[in-house]
Amino acid sequence: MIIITTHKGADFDAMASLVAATLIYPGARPVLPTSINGNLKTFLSIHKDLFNFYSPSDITLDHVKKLVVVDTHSWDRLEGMDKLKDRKNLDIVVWDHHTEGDIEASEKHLEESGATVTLLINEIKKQRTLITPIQATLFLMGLYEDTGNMTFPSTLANDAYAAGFLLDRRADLNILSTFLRQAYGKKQKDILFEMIQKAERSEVAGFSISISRMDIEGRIQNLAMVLQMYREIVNVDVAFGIFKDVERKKCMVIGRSNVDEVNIGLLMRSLGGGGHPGAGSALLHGVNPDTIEEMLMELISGNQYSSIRLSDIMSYPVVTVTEDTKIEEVAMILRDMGCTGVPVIDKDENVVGVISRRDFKKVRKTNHMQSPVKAFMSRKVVTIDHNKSAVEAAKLMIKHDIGRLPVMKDGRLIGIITRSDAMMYFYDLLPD
Ligand SMILES: [Mn+2]
Repeated sequence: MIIITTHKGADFDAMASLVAATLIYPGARPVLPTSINGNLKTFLSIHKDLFNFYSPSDITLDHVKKLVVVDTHSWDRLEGMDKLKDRKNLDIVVWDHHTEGDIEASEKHLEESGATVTLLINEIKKQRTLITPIQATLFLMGLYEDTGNMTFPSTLANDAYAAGFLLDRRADLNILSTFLRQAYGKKQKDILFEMIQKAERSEVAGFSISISRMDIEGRIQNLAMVLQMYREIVNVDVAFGIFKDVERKKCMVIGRSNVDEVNIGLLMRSLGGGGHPGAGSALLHGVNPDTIEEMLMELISGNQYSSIRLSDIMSYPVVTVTEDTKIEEVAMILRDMGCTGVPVIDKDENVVGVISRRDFKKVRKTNHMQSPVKAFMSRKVVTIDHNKSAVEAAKLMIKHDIGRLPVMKDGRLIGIITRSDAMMYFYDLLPD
């Protein structure tokens, strides 16, 4: 068995490097320490299902033949690996940008760079391995966090080239600004103060909205974060900033929404920009701020922004089983469909339970395979109404730690939504 692991108190660079290494060592198991930093915890609460991380306690160390360590090469920064320290004939590989470390490796990739993930991206580039937009986003997040958005003196040209490669692979900057805590300097403070002094709010289509307009000179970093703070301070459902760059005759529009019903990503796309439901931006050339403000108002009141409903992204028809279906048959259905659970219905088609892989842990004896589903199913079913949004579905799944929700309409089961359906929507990866 090959395992990959990283340092305790894992940050984005550590996790990004862990995921990148799984592309370089296919079949290796990524082991994420249980201690991780706050930013990463928030990110994982939503993205948990995308990565098949193991925890150190899941691994039988005796079976490990090869150990790949990323973003550190010190034994005392690893979690649960002590037993491997004195093991002979263990193949060890390290990928790290730190200079200090005591792990003796047979293969070393120790190079100066702003982030460890840069080293791994170079290798991925060399091997011409394809990466998804979500992977590109995660890698860029590691790269930006460890280089302070390319401003730390430790940043090298290699880091910038790697960032260029990731943007080319469709890394999403709106996701980045949502999960990374960013620098807040004097320029940002001055802009925020001016915005607050001039703040106006209005009610449109039942939502409180504030549109702030400012002239700026040149490029100012982290306006997205300024707008996030502005929305919270002014306490509105939706906030927009229209920043006019006087010299270059262009306007940057940034939006933030705290309500599921106003989808900033969709709205910005109709202005030629992009984003996700909570945050997004667009850059408009030669359009004056009055026109942009009118366009925003029209989009919101015209209801063209409205969130995609669950019925648009759910899967249907739903495969169900009845209370009397045999466990054996359910096992076959789960295997054939490649899913983790199915709803159980009674004679009147009411949802009375869910049977999932998790419930199979209770099935021990062979004769249990002939038992009816009702003996093992979970009777506590969390469902969601078809009128709710993908964001609400994601929140419910996180709260109850489940990967799928039956979608109901007038008490009837009409579909099922999975975590990956919700994720695809969040990243705008829906098929057209
Ligand atoms: Mn690092």
